[in-house]
Amino acid sequence: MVGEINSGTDGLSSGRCFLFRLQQNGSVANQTILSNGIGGLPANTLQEDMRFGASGASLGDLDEDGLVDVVVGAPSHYYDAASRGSIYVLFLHGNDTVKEVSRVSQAAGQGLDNLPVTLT
Ligand SMILES: [Ca+2]
Repeated sequence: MVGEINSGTDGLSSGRCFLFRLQQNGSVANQTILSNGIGGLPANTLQEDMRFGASGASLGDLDEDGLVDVVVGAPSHYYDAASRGSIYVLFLHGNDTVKEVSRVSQAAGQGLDNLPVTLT
């Protein structure tokens, strides 16, 4: 997974994420771009300058459908009175496009210890 935080396919510089599937010899077997309206990510999911793709990790198979899921950080996501950041849990199809999105954010006045997922 590689993020490109100052780019976007929508002209908003919201950021985007590249998912790469590698072959055993390290060459790229498949590439999927995730951005607003691209790769199964619904249009208007991302906002300008939110730095989507600044971090990311595999979660394993979180929803137990046999397919790997990922999490992508957007540390400058503005959704409240301040820029607090969000993480996006992306449940993937077998072709690495997005099946479902779940945004996890800090609720106003609460610490990040209250998030319902733990990243390792
Ligand atoms: Ca899964």
